[in-house]
Formats: sequence, structure tokens, C-alpha cells
Amino acid sequence: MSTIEQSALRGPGAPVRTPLVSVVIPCLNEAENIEECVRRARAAMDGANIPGEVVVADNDSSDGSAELAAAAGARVVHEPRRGYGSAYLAGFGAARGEYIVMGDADLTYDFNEIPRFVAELDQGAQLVMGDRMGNIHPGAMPWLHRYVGNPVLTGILNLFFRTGVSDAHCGMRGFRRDILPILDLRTTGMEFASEMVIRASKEKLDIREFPIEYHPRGGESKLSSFRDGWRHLRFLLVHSPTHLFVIPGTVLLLLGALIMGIVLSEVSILGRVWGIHAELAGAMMVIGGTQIVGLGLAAHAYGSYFMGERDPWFDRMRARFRLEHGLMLGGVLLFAGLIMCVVIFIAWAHRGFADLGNGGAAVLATTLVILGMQVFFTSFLLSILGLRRIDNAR
Ligand SMILES: Nc1nc2c(ncn2[C@@H]2O[C@H](COP(=O)(O)OP(=O)(O)OP(=O)(O)O)[C@@H](O)[C@H]2O)c(=O)[nH]1
Ligand SMILES: [Mg+2]
Repeated sequence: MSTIEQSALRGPGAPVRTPLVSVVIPCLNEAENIEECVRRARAAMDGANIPGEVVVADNDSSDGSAELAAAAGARVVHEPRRGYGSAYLAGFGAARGEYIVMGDADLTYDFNEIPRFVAELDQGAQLVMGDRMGNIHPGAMPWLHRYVGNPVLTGILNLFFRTGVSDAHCGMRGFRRDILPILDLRTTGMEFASEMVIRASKEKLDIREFPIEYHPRGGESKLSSFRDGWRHLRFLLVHSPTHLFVIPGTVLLLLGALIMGIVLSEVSILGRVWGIHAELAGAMMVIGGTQIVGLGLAAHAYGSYFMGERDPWFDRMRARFRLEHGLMLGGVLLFAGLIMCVVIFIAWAHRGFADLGNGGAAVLATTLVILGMQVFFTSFLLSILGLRRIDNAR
């Protein structure tokens, strides 16, 4: 029996101690729309016989939105700290329903969809996302958001985190309230929308979606294209050290090594043998790439050891490589570089300290010395980051 049916069976006179659904609406100066939003949310639940409440999380509105929401029948919670995420966190904290349905206070979302979200949750979904992309009404979303911001940011989010969600910024969603401790949401701004999807996906929750309509907004938009777009992008990058550091660093390192190999083997490419300038560029890429990969490993270690993140890739690395492997590799590179320096010096002495040669070997020798130091000391850093682990002898 569905939870709606169970609740309906309690009958109109029976006391319903906890509402089944809390519709939570974040609100910042939405006097033009908030009453109608509350009324529509209420009507949708009453019409479907869903016991529920409407919670408006007011972000210190100065236009009387909070009073209007309360007069329309909402329970109002006040959150003085500005931001879409802050408002939602306050609203979630006050919600009492088993399910929470989220929607903006601007009449862009159709609250008649509430029963569909509830039905999906009843059937076992833990997070249900609306997908606006095929049903955007004229004037509802600016061109820049429709064709650039939303698809690009959703594309990056899915590339990094493989959530499979079609419209990661859709503000109408439903979820079971008991997933909140699992999600452990923290962000305060618009990036809250991304955080929720990424956390749910990382925790392998049952995420479902269905198409909904998106209507033109009443009142003034609170979204700032570039500031909020950047907040989303920044969130995606700092939560994926693999894409921020490890992949770009590895590509740079391999490309640099290839260029150095071409120069040192003196093969003719593009009609000429490459010289010391190409080798310097290659060396710069190898050194920079190694540094970036090292930072990525440290970021993975931080996430895994200090943030308690599940990180199968890093766990596999840790199982395969111990501190001593890194020290050995660093030591070998350092030793090879130093030996080359000595050889160059002896050859120079043999020439009576006159001609130092074209410098090609010296660039390789210094690159090896720098790499050796980077690998040696980064290995120690990774080991230090893991000191608090029980199996900390790695
Ligand atoms: N941006 C923002 N929104 C807030 C804040 N506090 C509450 N909100 C509410 O969060 C919801 C989302 O803001 P919107 O301006 O609708 O942003 P959006 O839906 O991405 O953009 P539009 O398509 O223009 O509506 C609205 O209901 C706001 O009233 C805040 O500090 N900043
Ligand atoms: Mg909106």
C-alpha cells in the first residue's frame, strides 16, 4: 500500500501527527508571487488527498514576503544568512514531512506536479528531479542559460560525476527526508543545486527524473549568470581532483616527455630537427605536469582521509604504492640527473673548461633532478596526510 493510501485511510477526522509531505519554498523578496505559490502548493496537496505542510524559508526579505506567506497558510522560517542553499538548509531543518518537495517562490514551477513527485518517492525513489529542458515556455529562460550555462554545467557535472541527471539545476525536486544526513549538504549559494545531485549520486541513491514545464518568472530574478555560474563550476572543480589535477597534469607530463624525446632523439618532425627551445618547453611541461599530479594526489588524500569521501581510485593507488615506492622512484630520478650533471662537468673539464656544448643534455639532467625531488618529497607529503589512518605505515 502506498504511503498516500495509508495516509488517506486515516480519514479526514483522524489526527495526522506528521505530515507526509513538506513543500519547502526558498524566498527572497518574492512579494509578487509567494502567496500564489503557497496557495497552489496547498491546493495541489489537498486535491490529491496528501497530508502536507508548506514551509517558506525566508531569506530576510524586505518586501513583506514572509508576512504574505504566513497569511497564505505557510509555516515561515527565517534565515538571515543570504543564499539559495542557506534558505533551503533552514527550510529542511524545519520540515517535518517524510518527503520534501522543493520549488522556487516565483511561479516558474507547476506545483500541481507535487503528487507525481510523491508517487515516485512512494515507489522507492530517494531523489526525484524535474527535467525542464524539453518544456521551457517562451521567455522562461534566457538564451545564455538555456543554450550555454545549463547544458555546459550539466555536461561538466555528468562528465566528472556521472550522475546521469538531465537538468542538474532544476529547482523542483522531491526527496525522502531521511536522506538528508546521508547527503550532509553544506553549500550556501546556488551551487547547492549541484551539491545535492552530486552527493546523491556519490552515495548511489535511487535518483529518478521526469519532464516538467518551466514557466516565465513573476518578479525579479535573483540569479546572477556569471557569479552563480562560476560558483557552480568552482564547486564541480574542487570536488573532483581527478579532473582538476590528475588528468590535466598527466596529459601535460606525457606531452612534455614526448617533446623532450623528439628533441633528444634528433628525429626530424615538420621538416626540421627540434632544438633546445622545444626541449625547454617539454621540460617545463614535464615539471609542471608532475607538480599538478602531485597536488591531485594530495587532494585525493585529503578527501579520503579528512573528508571521509569514498574514493575507489585513490584506494587502489594506495593499495598498490607504498611510501617506499615513491622514495625509490624519486631517488632513482634524482640520482640519474646528478650522474648526468657529473658527466657533463667531466666532459667540459676534458675540453679544458671551454665549450659547454649545446645544453640539450643539461636540460635533461636538471629536469631529472627536479622530478626526483618532486617525487621524493611528494611521497612523504602523501604519507604525512595518511598518518591518522590505522594502517599508516604506507
Ligand atoms: N539567488 C537567491 N535566491 C534566493 C535567496 N534566498 C532565497 N532565494 C529564492 O531561491 C529561489 C531561486 O532564485 P531564482 O531567482 O528563482 O533563481 P533561478 O530559478 O535560478 O532563476 P530564474 O529562472 O530567473 O527564476 C527563489 O525562490 C528565490 O526567492 C538568495 O539569497 N539568493
Ligand atoms: Mg526561479
